[in-house]
Amino acid sequence: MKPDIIIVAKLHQPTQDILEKEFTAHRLYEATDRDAFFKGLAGKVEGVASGGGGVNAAMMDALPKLKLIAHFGVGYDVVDVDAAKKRGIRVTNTPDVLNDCVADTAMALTMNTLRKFPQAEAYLRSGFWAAKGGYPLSTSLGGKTMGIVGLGRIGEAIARRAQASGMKIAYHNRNKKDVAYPYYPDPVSLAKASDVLMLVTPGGAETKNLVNAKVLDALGPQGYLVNISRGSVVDQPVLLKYLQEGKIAGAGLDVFSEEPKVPAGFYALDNAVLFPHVGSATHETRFAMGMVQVDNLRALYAGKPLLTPVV
Ligand code: 8YV
Repeated sequence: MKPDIIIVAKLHQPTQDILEKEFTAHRLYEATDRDAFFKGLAGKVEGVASGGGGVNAAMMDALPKLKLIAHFGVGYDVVDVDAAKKRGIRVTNTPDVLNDCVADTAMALTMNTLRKFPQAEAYLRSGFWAAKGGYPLSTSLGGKTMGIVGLGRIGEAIARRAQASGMKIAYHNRNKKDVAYPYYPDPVSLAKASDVLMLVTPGGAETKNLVNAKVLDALGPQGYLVNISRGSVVDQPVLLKYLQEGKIAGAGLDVFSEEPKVPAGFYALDNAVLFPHVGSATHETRFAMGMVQVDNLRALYAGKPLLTPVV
């Protein structure tokens, strides 16, 4: 008998295929009557595979046998971890395997935002090169300071890449780390010292609107914001206003507060580069993330230690 699990939202195909082969997988995203879905599974589901969608306290209550929420993604802000802790439910995520990919995205956004490569390419494609002459000059990375908010494993991978481009590194974390980069005790003082403020901090209630008008004022009209963490970390309407009014120089954004919705005002900006949350979105990395998720579920049913527990 294969164990019953729930898949919250459709996963990367190879992950989905393995889970559906090894488990009796019930697709929440296809359920038309959620109450009936949970009622039917309440007595037998110990594992949930989340990602794309999360798990809230009500869902945990509907599944009294639940032991593990195996989440696809390093960020697990869509899982109510406090509610899980209270109920003795474990939660795992998929760290490390995506560090390089996400750091590449962060660096691409930094380069594209300062150097305006997407705009320069659009200029060529519009036939303007021959018609109007060369594309206007942009801004160098070399010699500039990147201030990293959240110097964890992804932040360190970004720092290495930024240094290879000639940038200096500074950072803010809740706690000072044993690293050579200068530490700033709060986002405002870091923003003041930075040309590029790079957001890598986890999402969730603790970091909601961490980047507000005060932080953007400290970054100033020559400063750039790059966000590859979560849209919730930035006060998005304020950011849009600051970009429209030139109160910061530009922004590179991979994440937004209500994905996939992006407020129309962003589309019109020439000083922003916008990605549709592609931080970890390669075949290789998504495969590796999926395998961590699968291995955590396997470990649960084999009675082995979980690979990547967060609680
Ligand atoms: C994924 C991410 O886009 O890992 C994360 O936290 O934000 C991204 O790698 C997302 O998890 C896919 O659902």
